[in-house]
Amino acid sequence: MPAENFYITTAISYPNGRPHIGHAYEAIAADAIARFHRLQGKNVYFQTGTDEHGLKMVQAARDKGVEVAALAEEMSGYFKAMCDALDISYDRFIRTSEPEHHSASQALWRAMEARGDLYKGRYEGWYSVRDEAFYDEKELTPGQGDEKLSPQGTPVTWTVEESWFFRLSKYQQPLLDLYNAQPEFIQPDSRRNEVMRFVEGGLSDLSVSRTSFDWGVKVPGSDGHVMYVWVDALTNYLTGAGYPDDADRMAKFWPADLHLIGKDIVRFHAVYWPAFLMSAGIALPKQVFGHGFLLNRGEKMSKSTGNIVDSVELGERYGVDALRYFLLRDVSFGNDGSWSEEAIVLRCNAELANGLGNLAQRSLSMIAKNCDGLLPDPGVEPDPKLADGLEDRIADAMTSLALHKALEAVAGVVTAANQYFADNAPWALRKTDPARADGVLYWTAETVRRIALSLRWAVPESADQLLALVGGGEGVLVPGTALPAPQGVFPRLELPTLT
Ligand code: ME8
Repeated sequence: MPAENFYITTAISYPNGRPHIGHAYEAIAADAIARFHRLQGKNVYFQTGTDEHGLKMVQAARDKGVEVAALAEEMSGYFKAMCDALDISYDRFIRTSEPEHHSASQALWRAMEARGDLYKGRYEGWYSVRDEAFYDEKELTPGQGDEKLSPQGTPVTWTVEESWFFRLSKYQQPLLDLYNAQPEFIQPDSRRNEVMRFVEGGLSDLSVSRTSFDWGVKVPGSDGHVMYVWVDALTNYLTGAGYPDDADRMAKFWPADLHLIGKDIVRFHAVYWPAFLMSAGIALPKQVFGHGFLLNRGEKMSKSTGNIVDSVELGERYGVDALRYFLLRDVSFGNDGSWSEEAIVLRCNAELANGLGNLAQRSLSMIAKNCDGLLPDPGVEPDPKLADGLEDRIADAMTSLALHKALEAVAGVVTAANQYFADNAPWALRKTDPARADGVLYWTAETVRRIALSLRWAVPESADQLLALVGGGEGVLVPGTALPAPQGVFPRLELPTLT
C-alpha cells in the first residue's frame, strides 16, 4: 500500500524585514509536526516561504529607499537562511513572486469569477496598511488624537478606490455549516469560537483588488488591478500542491492536512480561504491551527515595531536543538508563550543537560569503563518497565497537536530513568552483584534509546547523536554491541556575562 500523504504548511511570512523569533517558533513547530509524521511513515510535503506582494511591502521598500523586488529578494533570503539554520525540513520554500504562483492565483481568480462571485465596485472603508486589511467601523477603537485603531492595535485610514469584490456574504451560512459539521477545521477551540462569533455577526463582501500600486498578481482581464495580497497569499498553498495543472500532484497533496498559522491570521484562513475554495469548487483543507504568540517577557514582537531578536543567533549561542526543545516544551501549544534567555538556559539545563544528558553520560561512561565498551547483558527487565507506553502517549498528544505534552511525557521518562539509576546504584552493585549492575546499565541505555527515538522530531540532530552513542536504532539494543566512546550531547548552557 502506498504511504499516506500528509501536506503541512506554515504561514508565508512578509519579507518586509528580517525574521524574528515568532517566525522561528512557527517554523520549528511545523517542522516538528512534519518530522513526526515522516517518522510515522507518511509521505510528507512541508511548505513554507515568503508572501512578497502588497502595500506593506511597497511601503517598506519606499521607507528603505530600495526597489520592492530587491527588498523581497534580500529579505526572503534571510527567511530561508533562518529555516536552514534551524533544521527546518521544508520540501519547498515558496516565494509568491514566482511565475508559477502568479498563474495559480489567476486560475483561482477565474474559477471564482466563473462562479459569479466577483464583481466590480468602489471601496470606501477603514484600511490598516500594517494588517493589510479593511475593518468595519464597529471593530475600531480610539487611538491617540483622531487616530483610530484596528483590533490588532494598528492605525487605520479612510480609503476610497475602485475595486473588485468577492461575494463573501453569500458564504456566511456555508461557513457556519462547515464549522458545525467539522469542529476540527479550526483549532484550538478558543479560536474556533472567535471565528464563529465573527461569522455569526454577518459577513460583508470583500474587496479583493487594488489599483493604487502594481506590485502584485495582475487581475486577469482587468488592467490596472492587482489582487489583494491575501487572495494571492492564501493561494500559495494550492500552488505547492500543483494547482491548477498538475492533477496527479493535486490528488496526492490536496486538500492540505494542516495549515499552521498564528492566531492573528486565523480569520483569513478560516473565513476567507474556505470561502474562496468553496466558490472555486476546490476541496477545503482539513485543519487550520492558530498557535499563540511568543512574547519576550510579555512584550509583543513584530517587524513593524522593530523589537526583533535573531533566532539564528540564539541557535548559535545555545544550540539549535536547545532552542527547539525550549520552544516546543515550554510553550503550551496553542497558547501564548513567553521566552527569555534565562528561561532557555533554565529549561535546557534542567531537562537536557542534567536530565537526559546526565542519564546517558552516567550509564555510558560506566559501560565504557566496566564493560570494555560493550553493551552488557540485560538480565531481567525492571518492573515497572521504564519507558512503558511512551510512544503511545506521544502519539496521543500529537493527534491534538499538544507538542508540549508529548515532550512532557518524554521528560517524565527521563526523570524516572534517572531515579531508577540512582536507586539501583550500579557502581555499588558492581561489587556485590555484577550481573544486576550489568542489567541496570543495559536497561538505562535501552531507555536512552527509546527516549532518543521519541525525540527525533523535536531535536533531530541531538537525538541521532544519542542513538549513535547507545549503538541503537529502531530495534531493542543488542547485548555485546561495541559502543563508541561516550560524549556529551547536551552541554550545560550559560548566560553570557554582562560587561
Ligand atoms: O501574517 N509569535 O506574515 P507575517 C508567534 N504574510 N508567531 C508569530 C509572531 C509571534 N510573536 N509574530 C508573527 C503574515 N507570527 C502573512 C501570512 S499566510 C497565507 C500569509 C506568525 O510575517 C504570524 O502569526 O506577519 C504568522 O503565522 C507568521 O508568523 C507570519 O507572519
